[in-house]
Order: sequence, then C-alpha cells, then structure tokens
Amino acid sequence: MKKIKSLFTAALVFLSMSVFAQTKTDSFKVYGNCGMCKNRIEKAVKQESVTSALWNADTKEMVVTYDSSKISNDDIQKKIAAVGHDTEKYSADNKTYKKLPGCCLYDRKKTDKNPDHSSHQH
Ligand SMILES: [Cu+2]
Repeated sequence: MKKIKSLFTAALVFLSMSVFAQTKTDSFKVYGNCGMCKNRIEKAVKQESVTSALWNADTKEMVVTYDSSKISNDDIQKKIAAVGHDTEKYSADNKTYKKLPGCCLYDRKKTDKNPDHSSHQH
C-alpha cells in the first residue's frame, strides 16, 4: 500500500513538472495609454492557455505567462494587434486603431502611413 502511494506521488510530481515545463513567461512592448487600454489588452489575450497577462501603462511592458504547447508568443501579439494595439512585432490595423476611444489613441511608434506627421522630418 505504501509503495502504491509513493508511486502515485511520483507520478503526480512528474505530471506537474511536465506541465511546468510548457509554461513560458515572456515580455514585450505593447503600445497604449490608459487603464482602458490595459483592460482591452489584457482581455484580448486572456484564455485557457494564457494564465497571466499583465500590461504596465507606464513602461508599455506586457508580461504574459502561457502554455507554449498551445499558443505562441506571436499568436498572443497578433491577438493584441487585433484589438487595436501595436506590439513589438505586429501593428494594429489602421481602421481598428481609429475606432479606439480618444484617450486610447496612443502615439504609434511605427506606422507605415501617417499623413499628418509626414512633414515632421528631422
Ligand atoms: Cu486607453
């Protein structure tokens, strides 16, 4: 009986270790302004395979903990871009960006076309 119990414990430890091995924590930049942005950004990525998503409005730093066997860093960044926020790797669609509330219209770091600012050359 004791032997079975210890085998069971070993199996549990092994299982939790393999789960742990798939969990990854990454950080990357996401552009936005305020608390509303924070909700939008964090809500966009929260799902079963993303256990934690935290965005810092001051540093624009996003920290995500996710199951790398189910979702990739790229997929997560694409989800954020899809709700209107540029990330380090992916840019939001112009249309989606323009639909954001006024307070959320962050300075875009890498827009391809921005006629309003094209004259500001240094
Ligand atoms: Cu905002």
